[in-house]
Amino acid sequence: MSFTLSTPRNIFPHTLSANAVPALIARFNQLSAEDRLAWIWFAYLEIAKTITVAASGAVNMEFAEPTLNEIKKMSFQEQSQVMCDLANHADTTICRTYATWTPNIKLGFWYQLGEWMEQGIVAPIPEGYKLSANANAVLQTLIGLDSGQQITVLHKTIVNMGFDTSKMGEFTRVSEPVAPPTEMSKRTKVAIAGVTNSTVLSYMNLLNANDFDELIKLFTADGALQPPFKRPIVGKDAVLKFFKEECPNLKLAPERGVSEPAGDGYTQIKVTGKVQTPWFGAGVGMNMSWRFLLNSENKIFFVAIDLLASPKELLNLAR
Ligand code: ECH
Ligand code: GLY
Ligand code: GLY
Repeated sequence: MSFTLSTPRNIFPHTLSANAVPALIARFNQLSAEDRLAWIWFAYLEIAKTITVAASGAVNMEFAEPTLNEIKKMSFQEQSQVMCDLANHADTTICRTYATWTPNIKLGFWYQLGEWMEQGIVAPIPEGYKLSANANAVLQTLIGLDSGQQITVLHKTIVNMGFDTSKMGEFTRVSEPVAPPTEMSKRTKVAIAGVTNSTVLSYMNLLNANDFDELIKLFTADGALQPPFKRPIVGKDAVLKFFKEECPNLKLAPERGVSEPAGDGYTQIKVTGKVQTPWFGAGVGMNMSWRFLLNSENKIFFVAIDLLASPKELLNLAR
């Protein structure tokens, strides 16, 4: 069997992912750069009413620090320009630097700017700024989503800012040092109602322990992983790089699942449950599913991770 772009659609095709997220991002992208920035500010305030960001420990700030210090020294007008440039994907030195950062560094950068905006160190969104009618409608839609979907929208808007890497030619990605795996004695073990497959259980336990070098051994050489709302990442090297750069300190709490033969000696397993990001900890439990396709040697040939449309989907194990 070889991986094709239709593979994800063929395993547990009745899985309903949160399509509200890409639909909202598409509307967000239609807004002007000023409106997009102000929109995120209002969205952030709205979300902060119910959930708390726990940045400490979620990111190592040293990689964004030189850029942050540069911005700190600017006039309010220059600072506003930099933020607008980022929202506009402009071709500037800062927008190029930003583009080389992993998602986590980008989140930390904006977290710090947000603090400084509140403290009056960085130019605030002008007092009395009125969102356009469209932006306001998009904000109302966001308020109606569950908190896991809300933070996913924020995550996406932040990751998309800066210069377009596909126009940059050669560049070095900037990522934090890889988190060390959790000590053996401190590791936890998940239990999944309806699933005893050792590979699936190990996947959850090793990811929770940040043990990416062991985790990757569960995959076939040409294995693939599809993160929520993204194209699949194909091949062991690329998947391992993704784990190291973007997956430290996640907390996977799978709840239930189902396993069935998929032909040619393959097995398909669907698991549903909750996931926490280090940024919000137990404050936000995202409703997720994992759809695994395992080969006859019990190696992961493919796994798709989806953010679910609603908590009701946690119970949907239909094939
Ligand atoms: C201010 C105004 C100006 C503009 C901006 C501002 C700052 C905004 C800030 C926002 C902060 C947002 C944050 C969002 C964090 C979201 C994190 C998410 C994580 C999801 C992870 C998942 C993992 C799933 C996976 C699993 C696997 O099995 C395999 C790996 C993987 C306000 C100043 C911008 C500061 C902190 C959504 C779902 C389960 C696929 C990764
Ligand atoms: N929000 C999905 C990811 O972190 O890959
Ligand atoms: N994708 C993990 C995080 O954003 O923290």
